[in-house]
Amino acid sequence: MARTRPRLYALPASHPCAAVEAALALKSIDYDRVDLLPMSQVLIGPLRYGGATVPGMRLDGERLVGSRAIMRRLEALAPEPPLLPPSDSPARAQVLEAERWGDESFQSVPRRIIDAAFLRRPEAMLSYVGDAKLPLPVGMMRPALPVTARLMAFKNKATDEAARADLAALPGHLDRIDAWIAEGLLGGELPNAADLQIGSTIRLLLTIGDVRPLIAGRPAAELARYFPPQPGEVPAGVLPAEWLASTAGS
Ligand SMILES: N[C@@H](CCC(=O)N[C@@H](CS)C(=O)NCC(=O)O)C(=O)O
Repeated sequence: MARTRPRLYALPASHPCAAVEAALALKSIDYDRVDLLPMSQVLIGPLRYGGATVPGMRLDGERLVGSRAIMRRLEALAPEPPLLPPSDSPARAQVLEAERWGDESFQSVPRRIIDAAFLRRPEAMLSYVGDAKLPLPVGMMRPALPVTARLMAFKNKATDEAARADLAALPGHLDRIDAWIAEGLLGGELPNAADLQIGSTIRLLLTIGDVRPLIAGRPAAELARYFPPQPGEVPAGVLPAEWLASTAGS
């Protein structure tokens, strides 16, 4: 066990941070969470935990960056319950590959869609603050919301074209996840590392009113059960209707 409580650096509503928090809870590891203001991780992260994205972690002086790196470290710190199948099981490589896809590909999908929505409805960002203890009162953040939305969209390359392409590709991603659940790779009683990586993304997508109907009722939607309810909502009707037409019938 760690000598000091791990310190998790997070952003409100960050889905990879939620994945790490679910792993900490599963392994009964007590920790402190430091909530950063959106975009401030670019400046604060390198000083505190050695990276410019969240999640980051300090663990007995060790600096960790990235949800998968943190998950591996937590597994070594508290092996039970395991987040990965045993090393002699062929399922281990499959779970690691699904986790990698969840991190490197699927994780960016809600980022770009939600950024496109925030550009159209910046005040919706405030609904995602939840119980985060931010260094500024929410009222003081209100005037900065439109510029924050633009900065986030720029950083995440969330152009309208990209968000629209993400929506069009979403049914295919959900088919892949549903197939992994049918195979038993995902969706077990206790989550594995891929369940947490992919399920946290599903949970965030479910907060986007225009996207929710594409996921609701599918096996993939069940992966959100590994997490507490997600604060935040982008009301239906914020995304252009013609973007959703490309997903119709799926
Ligand atoms: N895939 C990495 C990256 C995480 C990531 O990009 N986090 C976002 C918040 S959800 C972030 O810090 N974005 C700020 C930036 O890219 O500068 C992980 O899972 O740790």
